[in-house]
Amino acid sequence: MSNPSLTQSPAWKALAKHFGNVSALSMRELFTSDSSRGKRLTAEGAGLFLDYSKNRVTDDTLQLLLALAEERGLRSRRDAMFRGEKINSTENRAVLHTALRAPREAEIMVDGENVVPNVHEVLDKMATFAHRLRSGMWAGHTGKKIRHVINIGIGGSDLGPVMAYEALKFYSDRSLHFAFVSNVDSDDFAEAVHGLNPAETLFIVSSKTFTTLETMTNAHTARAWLLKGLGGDEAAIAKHFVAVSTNAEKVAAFGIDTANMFGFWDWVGGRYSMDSAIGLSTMVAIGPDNFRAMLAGFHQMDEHFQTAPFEKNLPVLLGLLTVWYADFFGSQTVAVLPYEQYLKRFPAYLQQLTMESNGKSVTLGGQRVNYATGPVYWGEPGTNGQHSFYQLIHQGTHLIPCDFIGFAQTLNPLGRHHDILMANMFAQSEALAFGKTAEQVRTEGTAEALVPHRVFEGNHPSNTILAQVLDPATLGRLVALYEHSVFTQGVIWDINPFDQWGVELGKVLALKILPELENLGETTLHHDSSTNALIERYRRMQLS
Ligand code: G6Q
Repeated sequence: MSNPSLTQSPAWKALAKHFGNVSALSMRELFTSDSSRGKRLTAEGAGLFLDYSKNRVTDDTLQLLLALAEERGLRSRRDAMFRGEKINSTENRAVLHTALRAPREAEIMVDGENVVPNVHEVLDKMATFAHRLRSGMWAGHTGKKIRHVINIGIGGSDLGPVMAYEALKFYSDRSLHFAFVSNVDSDDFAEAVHGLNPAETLFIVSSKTFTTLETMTNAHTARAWLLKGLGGDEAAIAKHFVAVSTNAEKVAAFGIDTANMFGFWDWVGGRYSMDSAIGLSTMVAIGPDNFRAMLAGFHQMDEHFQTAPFEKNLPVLLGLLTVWYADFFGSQTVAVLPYEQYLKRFPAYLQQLTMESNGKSVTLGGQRVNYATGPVYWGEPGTNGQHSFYQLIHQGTHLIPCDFIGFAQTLNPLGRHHDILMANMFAQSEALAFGKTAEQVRTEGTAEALVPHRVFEGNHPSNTILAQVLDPATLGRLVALYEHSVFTQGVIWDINPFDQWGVELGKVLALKILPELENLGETTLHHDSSTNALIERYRRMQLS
């Protein structure tokens, strides 16, 4: 069943009509006819500068997209989210990652209770723990200083911590070594503890539910590894395991003292939790002050999203442009290209944030959509990607909008490196937008047969996001920018970005198949013929 409301809405219809007039326009023409375009189509907020001039939009396109945002109720949906209304309707939950970075004096009510004091209580407890661990006051069971911290978690309880650790490594305590175990594949755990001394190792078991199969399997393996290494004394657990969870009962059942548990709440979605206690490893790495600076950065972007007029609102603009390409140009992906090596895990982090959030095909009302929703996000840091997949963006058949992210200053000034890096970033967006015509190629003396191969059509859209330097606050601003862009997209598409029912089925089926793999004598299988044959082959291979 189709959902008539979006595609039948006046703003959508106007955009569809307008698309017919502008889809063939080239950026060459757009820039030639307006010399101020590169300065005009920009916005600045919360310390980030956005140049969105290299998009296939006119002033009319922007007005129509902004009208669509108004018509879809972005303003009231946004306010409802910030107020703590239960906008995650399929799970009957508030969506309040923004409360995680609210200042101490703020008041945000959920079910009649102000949640902000609880948020700060946990942050203070995390800070005390981080200080004790970093200073050596928290020692291991044998009295040795902890030198290795291993976060065990998966999905939202892993991707944020890994990304933030890598992004803010410059600010981290280098006397501590961090590892992140997520996969149930034993290779992950085995490599993380390879060569480590259990007496110097602390595990942070991060799991909102404390029931996730991968995390609990790894946590039990870690427990066994630790006890084996420390002579089997169960008392060691208290000094080498802490938990981040909403489930105190399960944490206690695992054997972790709930005094060493850092809590959060059901109104924090997994992929929106890196600034909750799930960020404990981040705080231990960079210290409480830097962690609070990161939260302040998140909060600045929250305020910008709440207060800036839509035409100057960075997340709103990014979100609307994403809708424009996904639904009118049929673009299926967005490339995120940070020109900052420390952001190497940022695209992977964004994949979950964007795709688990907006990978939906029914509306809030349960109707099948008849338009495209969340695109595939992917990317790698520049300049590496230039020597790999950029070819397809420049000369392939797909239209792939790109987000370039760069910084005025490097954290590690070394000769000309940074200018070379940034010259490449600016050059890529220029080449994508304006390309190289056949005439230009011929003028260079290229043999006629090679001309078509060397033409760059151009007209490939991109945004450029510039910030001063990658510091904790800037990381917070960047993450919040994408969180709110995802929200903006979700409102336009009338979908719920905050549930993830799509991950359930595979989990359930795996639990059914597991005993079939472990019970090698059992032969009767009741799957499809492919799955049956694969299981049977796997069993035979086990016996050979
Ligand atoms: C994120 C998802 C998912 C979740 C993991 C881990 O939004 O809900 O990625 O974070 O499945 O869940 P636990 O934290 O409960 O172990």
